[in-house]
Amino acid sequence: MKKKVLLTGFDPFGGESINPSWETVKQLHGETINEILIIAEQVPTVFHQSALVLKKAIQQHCPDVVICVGQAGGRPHITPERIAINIDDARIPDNDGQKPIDEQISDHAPNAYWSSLPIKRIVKQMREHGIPASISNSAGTFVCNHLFYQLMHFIDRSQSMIKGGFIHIPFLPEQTTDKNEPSLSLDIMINGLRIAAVTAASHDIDIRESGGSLC
Ligand code: PCA
Repeated sequence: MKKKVLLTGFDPFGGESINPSWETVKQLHGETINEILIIAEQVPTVFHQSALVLKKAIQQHCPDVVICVGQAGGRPHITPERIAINIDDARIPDNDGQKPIDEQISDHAPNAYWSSLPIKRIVKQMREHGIPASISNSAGTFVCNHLFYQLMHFIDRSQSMIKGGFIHIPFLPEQTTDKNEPSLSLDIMINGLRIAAVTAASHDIDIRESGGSLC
């Protein structure tokens, strides 16, 4: 049976005119590789609203794997995140003007959730294909960490067998013409996220059989 992987990317924020996460995941929308169908959805760079859009997309598409993707300007590698933490602490406003400081994302909820993606295996596969990749131990405290935390909280609360996690990606070259920052080409990032999707969906062949579907 076909597996479904939902990839999300954000709209541009912080003065950028593009967001590499959306530019990359939209190129993979509709692709089928080894019986794995990739679906891409855009989410807003807005606390809470991003999670509402994500939950709707999960309910609509019933994916086996959800990988949220975001821009981490300044990083040289594609970085699967290890952990989501229960805090919003914004250095800049989100796209709705919200700038929470030291606010818990969810009361009476765990301080953190681990990614349930095979992050080490994803990094290994990417490197074997010549793609610069490493694990990140912090997704920050802005909207990316927020969405990652909400995703894992949603999966946990609904006792779903969905595998979920987050991957930060660097700037695209066209974003760095006026900055001294590293970047990776669109092709490299598309290939990297394709590898992540296939690796995650192939990791546990019993995902669907083990039940717990939200749909
Ligand atoms: N990166 C931001 C939010 C949206 C995005 O692409 C972050 O790292 O929190």
